[in-house]
Amino acid sequence: MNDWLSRRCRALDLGQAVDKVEAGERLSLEDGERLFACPDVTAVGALAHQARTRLHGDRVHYVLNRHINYTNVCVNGCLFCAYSRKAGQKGAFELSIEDMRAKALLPGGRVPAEIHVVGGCHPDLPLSFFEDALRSLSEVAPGSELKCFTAVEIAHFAKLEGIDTREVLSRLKDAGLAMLPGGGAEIFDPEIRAGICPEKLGADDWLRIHGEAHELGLKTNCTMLYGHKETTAHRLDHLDRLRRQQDATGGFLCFIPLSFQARNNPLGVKHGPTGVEDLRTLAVSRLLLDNIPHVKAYWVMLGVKLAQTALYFGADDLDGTVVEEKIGHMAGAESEDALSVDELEAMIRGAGFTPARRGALFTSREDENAE
Ligand code: V47
Ligand code: SF4
Repeated sequence: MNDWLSRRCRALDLGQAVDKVEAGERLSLEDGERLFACPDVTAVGALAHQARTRLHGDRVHYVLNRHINYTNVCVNGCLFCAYSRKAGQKGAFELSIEDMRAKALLPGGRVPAEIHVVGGCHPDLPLSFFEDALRSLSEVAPGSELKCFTAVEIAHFAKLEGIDTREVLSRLKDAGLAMLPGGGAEIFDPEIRAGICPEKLGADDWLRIHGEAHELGLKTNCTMLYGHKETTAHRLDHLDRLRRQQDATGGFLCFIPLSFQARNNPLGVKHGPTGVEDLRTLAVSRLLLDNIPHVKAYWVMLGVKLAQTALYFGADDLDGTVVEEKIGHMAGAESEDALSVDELEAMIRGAGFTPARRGALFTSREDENAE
């Protein structure tokens, strides 16, 4: 770390954090509190950049992927959600396996490296439907890594089938599941959770299901929805629980801070976090989550330009081409629907980094022609 940055951080009461980042040691939650309270967000960002550069050099990852949302019918009425509908309600939809197959490829017929499949907790789609869907997607998009179903959906399938979540995971793995996406974590604190998603499974179950997936050899991602009713203490508690789970089972690949989009939902929060709050949350996350390899600046929620800036605040991944996104856009996200490989690479190079194309599991896909 250069002397100027070190002196600046010490003057801002971040001396302990500086020493730990330099020594590669774990930051405490008290360090996290100081980082959230620091008046100079650029100093927090510079520290996170140091941690991120140590892990990834000047590489920024992205993936040729596409999202498929199989239904928005959901039995949980999360108050922050603009996406879900009740069965029979106007705007409710359900895709058939044929519809999903038709969406599996990228425009131009290219096989995506990752297919990201999530949906609402539908009241009666059986587990066999999802097993068939995975097998069918593997057939139409061979070699694509299937990142499907949040822990919330896994718990829902288990309840509908009357079996345990480990068995659900194991059956889906046999059908071709490569990993779980990180959704549904929201904020773990029980009081905040009760206020924003009272019907959703609790923190302990969310963490347990990810632990089970890790034990079965499945990798997973993790998220935090911030900028609604929570305080920075709740964010730190959330990061701490993720860090402890990772110490125990070690299968998280990537952390995605999800910036709350405030439109079209009944939560009653007028606006989401400011751009500076987005950058700070990302930087503190990079610094505290020393055992999770990747941190994503999800351009869908942040917007393309802030996501590019976030590469200097601890992020090493931009997600990908996406193609069709509903959850953030229905809640007011103003970002593009999709980005091309050229656009992603231009964003990365334009910020002074080197693009690194990857699969869902973060193995390199550099050898594949991107055209
Ligand atoms: O679980 C819902 C969140 C999640 C809103 O694992 C909202 O690679 C902001 O988890 N404002 C789904 N967020 C998205 C998600 C995700 C996205 C991209 C990559 C990965 C990954 C995971 O979106 C939901 C919920 O936490 N969400 N409503 C909203 N109004
Ligand atoms: Fe359903 Fe997920 Fe929306 Fe909650 S966030 S209402 S679980 S679709």
